[in-house]
This record gives sequence, C-alpha cells and structure tokens, in this order.
Amino acid sequence: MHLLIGERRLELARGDITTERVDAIGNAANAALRGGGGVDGAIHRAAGPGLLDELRRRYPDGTPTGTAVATEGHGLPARWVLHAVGPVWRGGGHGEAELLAGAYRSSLALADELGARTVAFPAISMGIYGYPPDEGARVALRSVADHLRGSTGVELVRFTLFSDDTFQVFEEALAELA
Ligand code: AR6
Repeated sequence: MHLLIGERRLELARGDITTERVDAIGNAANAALRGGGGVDGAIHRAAGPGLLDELRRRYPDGTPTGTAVATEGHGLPARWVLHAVGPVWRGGGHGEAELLAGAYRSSLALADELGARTVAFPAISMGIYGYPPDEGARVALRSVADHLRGSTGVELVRFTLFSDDTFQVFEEALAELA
C-alpha cells in the first residue's frame, strides 16, 4: 500500500528494518542513545559494536525526546541510521503527539542534510513506549506526509512494520490520509 505525493512515495511494508536496503533507516532509540531492546536492540546487533562506539563518541550526552541524531550504518545494508527518540506514552496530555511528530521531523531533516533519498522507519514509540497504535500511526504518517509535501530531497519513505497488527493499523490510517 502506498501514497504518492507528487513524485514522492510513502509506502507501507511488513518486515525487519535491519535488512532494508535504503539510504537511511530510523531507529526507535532512547534519549541516552546507548542501545536497548526492541528495534533498537535489533539494529545494534545487526550493525555491530561500531554503532555504539560512534554514538558514545559523537553524542556523549544523548539527545532529547522528540529529536534525532545520525550515525553511519556500520554492518547494516543502510548507509545511515537516524536515531529518533519518541515519547513514552503517559496518557496523551504530556505533549506526546508533538514529541512523536518531532522524532520523525528531525529524522527527515537529517536525511535531507545527509542527502538520503530513501528512508525506512519503524513505528517509533509504538512498542515498549506504549503509544496507542491508531493515534501513533496517524501522527507518524501525517508527519512524514507533511515533509514529503515540502522542499525535500527524500523520494521514498517506507514504514517497515514488524507485526501484522501494526501493519493493519497503519493501513487504516493511510487510507484516512489519502
Ligand atoms: N524491524 C522493524 N520493527 C521492529 C523490529 C524490527 N527488527 N523490532 C521491533 N520492531 P520498540 P519504542 C517494532 O519497543 O516503543 C528500546 O529499549 C515493534 O514491534 O522497539 O519507541 C529503546 O532503547 C514496534 O512496533 O520502540 C527505548 O528504550 C516498534 O518497532 C525503547 O525501547 C517500536 O517498538 C523505545 O521504545
């Protein structure tokens, strides 16, 4: 399933983001940027120890929630990793939507700085951080669609979704957006 925005494409896929052959993959990181569970753990395992070394060296203080930093892809097929920090869901009244949108926006701003044309994202905050799936998918898709409507070198954004349930929720949200 996909949405065309001019010449640019926003698409949904099921799969494991660590195998994506795109210029940059997003990571659902934490503010300390020291690895963790979920997709973050999978990305660190697939990239190898050089990823953590680079994060420690370049970002010793981590990065705030709602922002992102970039590293090389190390052992991954992707050239870069955009480490985005989404919010922990605390009921919705703590700026969660704006922080989640910020995680995607910052990642795509970095993609533009790096010259990445193809980007794949996981469903940031929608695992361990507990963001409700339908609201999370809507925020994610809207943030990316807004970026693709603006002035950007990014030509393709793919949401690479690990579970059937998450994929279905994104499908419904994309149908609403289209
Ligand atoms: N490829 C694509 N998506 C995946 C993969 C994968 N290989 N593995 C899991 N997912 P989560 P969060 C999905 O928990 O909620 C870490 O400890 C997963 O099914 O990885 O932002 C960090 O260090 C879910 O839909 O990220 C932070 O401390 C989505 O990725 C914290 O977890 C996000 O789930 C971040 O929590």
